[in-house]
Amino acid sequence: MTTQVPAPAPDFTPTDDVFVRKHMGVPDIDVTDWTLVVEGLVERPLRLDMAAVLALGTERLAAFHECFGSPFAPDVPTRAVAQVEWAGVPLAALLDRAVPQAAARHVWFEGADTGSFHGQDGLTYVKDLPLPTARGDVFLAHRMNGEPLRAEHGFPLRAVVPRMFGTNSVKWLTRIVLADRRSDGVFTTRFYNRVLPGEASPSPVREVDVSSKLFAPGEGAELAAGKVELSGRAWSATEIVGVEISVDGGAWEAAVVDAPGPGPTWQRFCLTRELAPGLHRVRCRARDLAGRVQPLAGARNAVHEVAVEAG
Ligand SMILES: Nc1nc2c(c(=O)[nH]1)N[C@H]1C(S)=C(S)[C@@H](COP(=O)(O)O)O[C@H]1N2
Ligand SMILES: [Mo]
Repeated sequence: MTTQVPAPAPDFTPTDDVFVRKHMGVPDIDVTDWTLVVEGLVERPLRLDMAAVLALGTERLAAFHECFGSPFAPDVPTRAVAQVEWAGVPLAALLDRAVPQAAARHVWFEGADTGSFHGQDGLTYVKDLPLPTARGDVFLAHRMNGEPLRAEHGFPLRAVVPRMFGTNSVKWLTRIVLADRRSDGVFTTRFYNRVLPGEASPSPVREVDVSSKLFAPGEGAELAAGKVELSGRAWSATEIVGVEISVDGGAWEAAVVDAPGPGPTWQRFCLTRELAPGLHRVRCRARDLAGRVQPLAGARNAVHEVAVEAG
């Protein structure tokens, strides 16, 4: 049986340690020239400068943030994960003003970065989501961990899509288009599609997989033999209901897991375990409310393993 302890306040990854991903470089944006356009199938097209965005009010959102990894290696674990506190405004506030037309089905998010990626030139970073998902979930962030977004994280404004892979969270946002069809850009059609287990055809890389990562001890750690606390974080598109730890290929033992928080945050887990002197392999695997369990190998969310030395 897994023991759940009440959700504590979320812990955040220092901004210096948050991974950075960019397909075509970091655009140099002067916020005094920057605007966000909302157009397409809307009754009232909008053009907002930063003062107009700030006038919509500022909310906070604590959320884990995970990169899918290379679109060319969908089965390779990268374990690039962080948790940050965003500040900004829900997309719904803008949609309420722009008023989508009845024919609008999809929302396209366009970044200011343009260039080439994998031999293709003249690209723009555009992602899309079904309108109900976008209206319900998307958050437009201008701050990260209490400071204005850094250039590499999407200054001055980015989309954040909680519980979806980072690729959907468009940085350097300049244009939002309401449309009756999906975007035909390469980042929606060619890259970031995958065949999910049990399915025959590819679907867009959106909801995260069930996953977990050992944070302490870390890979290659040297520690004192005896009682050792093994801990990490687990996350999924839904809540985590259990995490198990196995040492040296032995039986899976249930770790103590934090209860899910109210929002899209990761959950901590820990297990105190006796480690004899010598080298050990520690693995963790999470299970979520939908019954998904991390596979042992061969998948991007395969169980995480660290090697440690007890002395
Ligand atoms: N405009 C734009 N947005 C983007 C990207 C990009 O290349 N251009 N990369 C995406 C990917 S793959 C990820 S994982 C996240 C990473 O966000 P971060 O660099 O702030 O951690 O941004 C996403 N948003
Ligand atoms: Mo990514």
